[in-house]
Amino acid sequence: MSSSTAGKSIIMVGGPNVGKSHYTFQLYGRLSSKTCGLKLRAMPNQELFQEGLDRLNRGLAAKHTSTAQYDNADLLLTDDEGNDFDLLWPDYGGEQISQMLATRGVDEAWQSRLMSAHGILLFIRPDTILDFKNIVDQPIELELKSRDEKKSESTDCRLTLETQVGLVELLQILLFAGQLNRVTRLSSPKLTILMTCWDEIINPSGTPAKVLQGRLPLLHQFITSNWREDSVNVYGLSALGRSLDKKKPDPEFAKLGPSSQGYVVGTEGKQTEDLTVVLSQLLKPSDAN
Ligand SMILES: Nc1nc2c(ncn2[C@@H]2O[C@H](COP(=O)(O)OP(=O)(O)O)[C@@H](O)[C@H]2O)c(=O)[nH]1
Ligand SMILES: [Mg+2]
Repeated sequence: MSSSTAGKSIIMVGGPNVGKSHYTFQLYGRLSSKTCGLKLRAMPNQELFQEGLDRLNRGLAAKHTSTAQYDNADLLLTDDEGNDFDLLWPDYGGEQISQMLATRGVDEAWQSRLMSAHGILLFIRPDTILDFKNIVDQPIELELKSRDEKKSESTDCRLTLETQVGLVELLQILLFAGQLNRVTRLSSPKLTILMTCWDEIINPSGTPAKVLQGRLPLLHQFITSNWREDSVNVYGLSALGRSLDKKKPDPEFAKLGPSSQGYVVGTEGKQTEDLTVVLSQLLKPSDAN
């Protein structure tokens, strides 16, 4: 277990294949080139993130993360006011999370992280949420085929993070494990939703919060009825700004360089290249604190 610090901690949570790695590579790039307000104090496993960034420099998507490799992928940071905080990746591969959903079990390490977390950053890739897809664009045969292909990663649980119910169940498990009182709406830990691969969303209807409400109404309802309004933020995230292939390099992306690509759509709908805004926003005190 990592040594305890006085810094605030933010837990990154998300199932497999939602864009966690590419966001982290880009974040690492921004932090290394000091083009953002946050500073990197330490990063175990740094060379693995450099490898990912090197691939982006060549216009290639990174390879799939092997969970074992990224056992410790925490980022220890300092904000522009000199406050330390830790970005925790307890489950970089997203597999422990799927397992939690299958067994409804949370181990002690997760429990203590949740009990002391200042914020939770939840990665969701809206276009992969099954119950949003319509049967015309996504015939069931296609769905079953893709599930078959992913069999090696799957658990024996029917509830997956690719459904709204699965995401709601996961949040319930996390809240219960962290002994987070829900008599009143929560102000802590703050919750930030990152709707990833935003560039893939066709005709997003308004701000990210509106898109969440329109596309994932059940999840939106659960969040708004359990968190105070000033303790939840919803962002659109396109870590790459476009899709990249693992084998065929994108010369334009390579020419422009990863540092000038990728953006966040803020809560008001404005776009910024600063991928760290989602973190600084989480660290800001809300009205309740
Ligand atoms: N279109 C698009 N694709 C992305 C973006 N970020 C990641 N991807 C793709 O989404 C897939 C999953 O990304 P990855 O970061 O490996 O997900 P992880 O399993 O959550 O770490 C990969 O095929 C990436 O190339 C993005 O900003 N836009
Ligand atoms: Mg990954």
